Formats: sequence, C-alpha cells, structure tokens
Amino acid sequence: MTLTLDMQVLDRAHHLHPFTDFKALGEEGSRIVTHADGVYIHDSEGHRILDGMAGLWCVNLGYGRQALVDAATRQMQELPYYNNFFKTTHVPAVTLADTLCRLAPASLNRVFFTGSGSEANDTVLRMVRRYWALEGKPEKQWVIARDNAYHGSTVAGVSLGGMAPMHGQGGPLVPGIAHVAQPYWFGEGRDQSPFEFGLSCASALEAKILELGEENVAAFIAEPVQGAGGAIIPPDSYWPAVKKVLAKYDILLVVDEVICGFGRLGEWFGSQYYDLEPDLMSIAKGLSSGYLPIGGVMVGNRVADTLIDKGGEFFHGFTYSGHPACAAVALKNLEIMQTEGVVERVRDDLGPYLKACWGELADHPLVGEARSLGLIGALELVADKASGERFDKSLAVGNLCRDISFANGLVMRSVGDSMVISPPLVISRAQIDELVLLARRSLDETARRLGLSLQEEHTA
Ligand code: PXG
Repeated sequence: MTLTLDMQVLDRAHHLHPFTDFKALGEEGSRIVTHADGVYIHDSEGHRILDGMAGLWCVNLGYGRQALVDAATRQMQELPYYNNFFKTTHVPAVTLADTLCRLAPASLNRVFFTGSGSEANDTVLRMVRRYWALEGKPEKQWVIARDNAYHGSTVAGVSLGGMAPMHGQGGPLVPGIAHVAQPYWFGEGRDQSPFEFGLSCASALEAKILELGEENVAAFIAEPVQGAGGAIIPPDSYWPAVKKVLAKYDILLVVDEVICGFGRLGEWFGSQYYDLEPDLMSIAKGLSSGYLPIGGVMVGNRVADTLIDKGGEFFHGFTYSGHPACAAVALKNLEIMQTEGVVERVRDDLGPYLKACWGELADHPLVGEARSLGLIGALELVADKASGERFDKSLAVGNLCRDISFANGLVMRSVGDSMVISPPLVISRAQIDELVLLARRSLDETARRLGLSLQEEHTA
C-alpha cells in the first residue's frame, strides 16, 4: 500500500509518461508493476495480470528468463560498452549481425544497428534517399507510407507514420512523405469483398506513385500486419498486388518488422509469411524480447552494394548502435528461440489454436469481427452486430473495455474500439484458454456497463 502511494506521488511529481494525458493520469494515479514471470505481470497491490500484450509487443520469450539475465551480466563484466565507430567492433555485434542474416530473407546480408525501432526507421529514411542519390537519381526522394501506420515517435518516425493525432503535434513533419489507404477491411472496406478491397488499396498505391511521378518515388514502407494501428491483417490479395506495383515502377520495399519480426506471425519475419523480398527491413522489440533496447535495419544486397561501392562515409550512427550487452542478450534470445522451436510452435500449434479460440468471441454481441494471425489478434467492438455500426467515439468504449480487462486480470490494448492482443510467444494452450475467458468476461462487463442486455449464454 505504502509503495503504491509513495510511487504514485513521485510519479505524478516528476515523471512524464509516453503517450499519456499527463493531467488525467496525475488525477488517477498509475499502476505500479513490480515483477513478472512467464506470461504474468504483478502489481504493487498484489494483482497478477496475464500480459496479453507481451509488454509492448516485445517480451516474446516471456518474463524471468535467467539465461538472458546471465548473457547481459557476462557481457557487462567483460565489455559493458564499446562503440562500432572509427574502425572498431566487438564480438557480440558481429555475431549478432551474422545470426540475423542467416535468419532473414536471403537477399538481406547486412545489418545497421540502432537503439530502437524509431531510430531504425530514421535510418531507413536517410538510407533510401542516400541510395537513390548515389544511383544518380537524387530526385527520387518521396517515401510512401500508409494512413494509420505506426513507425515510431522520432520526427522521421512520426512523419512516416500515418497517425493524424501525432501529425497534429510538434510542428512541421519531414517533407517528401505521402500516405495511402491502409488495407483495413473491417474499418474502411466493407462495401467491397476483402479480396476486391485488397486490390483497391494496391491501386491507390499505384495512383499515388503516378501522382507524385514514378521518377520521384524512392520507397514504400509498411508493416506486414499493422500492429499499433489495430492488428490489421491485410486481405490475401493485398501483398501480391503491392509487390507487382512496386516492381513495375522500381520502388524500394521497406518492411517494418518491429512487431511482426521474430515469430509473431509464425515465421521468423512477416516478410517470409507474405513472401516479400524487402530491400530494407526495420527490426527491434522481439529481437531481444525487450530485455534490453536494441533495433536495427537489415539491408538488402542492392542497397548495401551501392552504399559500400559508391558511398564513401555514411554520416549516420548512434552511440548505442550494436551495444555489446544488448547484442549479447539479443543473441541469447535468438538462440533460445531456435533451441525451443518457438517460431515453429507459433506456426503449427499456438497460432491455429488461438485462431480457433479467439474466433469464438465473434459470437459475442459486442464483437463485429474477431481476427488473428499467428499470435496477434483483434476484436472489433460494434454497437450493432447486424450492421457492424460503430459506437459513438465519445463513449470511448475501447478504453472502457481495456480498463475492465485490466481489472479482470488481462492486459488487452485498445486502439479506438479495436481490442488488440499480442501475447508472449511462449504462452501455453491453457493460458490461451485463460486469456480468451478473461476477454469474454471483460466483453460481458463492458456490455453491462453500456446498459446492453446480454443473452443467457453470454453472461455465464
Ligand atoms: N515500427 C513499428 C511497427 C512499431 O510498432 C516502432 C516502429 C518504433 O519502435 P520504438 O522501439 O522506437 O518504440 C514501433 C513501436 C502501441 C505502441 O501503443 C507501439 C509501439 C511503440 C509504442 C506504443 O501499440 N511500437
């Protein structure tokens, strides 16, 4: 009790939280997470909560992995820090680069390390423009991204992202970035079949390229499945059509794998699930299961060859690019994923199991769609199940459901009125059952709080 109050007072006085209404949180007080094990977090009030979001889409191996702690400890004792500037490097950075290139799609054979996903996407922006300049096409500057995309919170990350509320804060964005429709069928495409809608989104990309002039467009950046946008799984027609458009106009493909990478979709990378051949790939989060901060850009041969052969010095880098302790933890994380067959288990067992259990929530009166792929999923909350009509935004039903879910012992994330899950990849079938049960209970309570009557079977 004292710990909770003490921390809340200090938190309110001195700590500005990310993506937070500071005043509202100050009035409410934050939840103090004290420790965690497996797929559960614990708070200072003694609650145990199933972490349906793997921290923030990152704790893929779950909490309490002593081997990751040991890897960090050993590395910090031996060499806690040294940089990769000025013709030096160290064993963890080199070994991690090699390991990543073995796991990634075949054409990606180089890594530029960063401290986060945002820094990775900043690096991407500078790298693609540099690439085209070196190829003698400096006018190829435009990067096309998608509405409602999340690519980070640095200035380049916000600019690449397509989130209107973020664009509205903090002044001018990086010029030369355009946005096209996202393949969000439930939210924006229900007047067409999913297949047709996927093709329409690819056509919108082509139209934007022609509007900007193909000679001016450097790259297209997208997540295989949008995470923070609301676990948006594109229609099957989308990626094959997008690939054709990019090839037709010789535009680089940048795949942001910050969430989809490292097993989330049941393959090492979402690019492999969708059969994409990225020119560049952003990585972070699951690379270290979130135990230490590390990210990077994997660079395909086409771009790397030009940067290496024609580029001279690339004036870009971060103090913590390839930090030895972070790299050592990432290496151990990848080793454990391989020895435990984590990715295969998501593909063959847990992903299909979640799809079946999570899919049953589609019968709930509040749910317009229940979708999942691998271990990422979403529920679309609707006011009218038959028509799929949404709730009035001012009701903030998603946030209500999220708060109820937390109180019920499950972390679900709300994105508007979409409820999103992305649990640790080591969750068991029994824990998936628990997750789905808690989600249903939270939906029931949300409906009750909204004054909706539920049929018998749903209130049980
Ligand atoms: N790309 C993608 C696809 C992401 O999801 C980033 C880049 C930026 O990574 P860093 O490491 O700089 O945070 C992300 C991060 C949310 C939420 O509320 C999601 C992210 C970050 C913060 C909040 O879902 N994703």
